Amino acid sequence: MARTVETTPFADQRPGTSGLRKKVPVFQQPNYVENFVQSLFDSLEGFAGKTLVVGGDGRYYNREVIQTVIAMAAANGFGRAIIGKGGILSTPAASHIIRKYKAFGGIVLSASHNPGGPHEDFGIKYNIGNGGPAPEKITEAVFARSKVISRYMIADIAPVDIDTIGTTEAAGMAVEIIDPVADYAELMKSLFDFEAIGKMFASGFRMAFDAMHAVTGPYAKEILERRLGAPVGTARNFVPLPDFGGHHPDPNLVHAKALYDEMMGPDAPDFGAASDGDGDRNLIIGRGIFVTPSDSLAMLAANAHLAPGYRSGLKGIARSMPTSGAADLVAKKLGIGMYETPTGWKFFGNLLDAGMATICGEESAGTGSDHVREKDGLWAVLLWLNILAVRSQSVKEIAAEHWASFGRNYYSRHDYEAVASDAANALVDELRGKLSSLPGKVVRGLKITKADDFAYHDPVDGSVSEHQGIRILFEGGSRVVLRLSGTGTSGATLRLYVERYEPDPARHDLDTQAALSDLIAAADEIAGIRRHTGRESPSVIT
Ligand code: VG1
Ligand code: CO
Repeated sequence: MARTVETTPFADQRPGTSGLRKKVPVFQQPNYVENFVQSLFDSLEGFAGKTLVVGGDGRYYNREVIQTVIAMAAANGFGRAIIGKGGILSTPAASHIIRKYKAFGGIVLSASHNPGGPHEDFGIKYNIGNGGPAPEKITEAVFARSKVISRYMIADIAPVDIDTIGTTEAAGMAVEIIDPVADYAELMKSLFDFEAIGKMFASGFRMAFDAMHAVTGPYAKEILERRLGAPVGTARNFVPLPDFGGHHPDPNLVHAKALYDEMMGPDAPDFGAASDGDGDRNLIIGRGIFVTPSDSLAMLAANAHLAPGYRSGLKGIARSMPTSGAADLVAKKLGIGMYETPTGWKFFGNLLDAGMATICGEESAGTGSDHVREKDGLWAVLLWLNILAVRSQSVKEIAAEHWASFGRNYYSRHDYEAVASDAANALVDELRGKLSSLPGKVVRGLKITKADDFAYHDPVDGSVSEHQGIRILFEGGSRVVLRLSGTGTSGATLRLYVERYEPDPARHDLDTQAALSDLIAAADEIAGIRRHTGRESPSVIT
């Protein structure tokens, strides 16, 4: 029943920071999805008879592509497909299911925090048997294959019913439709003190969780409201919609502004949180205080031992290079390893597998641990809840105490979205060209001590990843980092990351943008951001 279909290559199927992301109409071109999926299968070895996990964040085109993946997996010789009911699986839940059921790998259909709908974004991401994003070796092999592919295999089958739990068969392959939430909820229960968190809710603790009409809705309903007893209504926008209700499911201060405003207002609940399209990011806001993801990583690491799953301590902490150094100070105090990786969760996989790191994080609202091999939005929210329950303090008090003992790393990211690719590349090329001339120069009163193009040497497998972002370090430990996004779908997105360390507790209450203003001005002077992009200000500040 399997058919071989002739095809011709597309030139643009290179996976980025987190899979292949394009506008929906690009994916809708005849053979576009098939070519990519076949290029992926052609780049893998030894999956005959094995299990493939498939799910997505419910965005537009999710259900159609799942059917294609099922028919192609069957034709290519997979023995079993495990699929989340309705095609739903959050990224961390998919990671867990791959691990739990010892699958060969998994395909996650998502463009994460990017908007969804007929003219918005779609994405395909492959995760390997450890549950983590495919490493560069695989993604580059897929791209190479996609440039020469001449045929794909697909089974002629009727569409599989993905809305009924149970096992069926498609062209010789078992198809198992599972509850997308149950396994994940059990995992969370094994890590956190649900009883203590439940008591906190029972005593009147109030929380607002914004699922942003994306994948975490069903997970939050089940875990927060049903299992932990939070009042009904704690989870908001909890029905996943193909277009996320027309919004960007990006939990930041721009796209989750309503939640932010509420948390800063007079009627703020005790705790506010949100997650993104595929459920791997988190936004943490206490009453009257936004916790930057970099600070959240540091605070979670410093307090993780208060949760049952981390009682025996952390083996190490890893963060992406642009993430602030706040977590480094915690690692130093705990006397554990600290690792600095390029942007993207795939770089944490080896450290987690090798038992070198327990907690990882990125400034882009991603935090996670060795319980899965992806960042995990609800996990971060639950760890915060566990810490709040044990410490019986507010987020604001915990943050203030943390800064008092470690100092505060003021931090912000400025994104310039949809910049012309030529202009963005010219900016980066020009900056690279003058890196060696920068040390010693004084810009806006700030002395540059070092400037380089970050390269990562993986301590586990020895692989080297170059050109992972330009770092400019200043006297006193401040720094700016510039890099181009690998997840955008229109033009280029320039990211400027700015960080300043402040040891003095008397200066821990400054406005972040004001505390960083000299560095922001220096970055523009050094890199010519306004000159190259023609933009007077960033599109998004987080
Ligand atoms: C962005 C973030 C990065 C994150 C990636 C995927 O990548 O900066 O930290 O890992 O998105 O996250 P980039 O290349 O655009 O800077 V998600 O939630 O889109 O899976
Ligand atoms: Co995401």
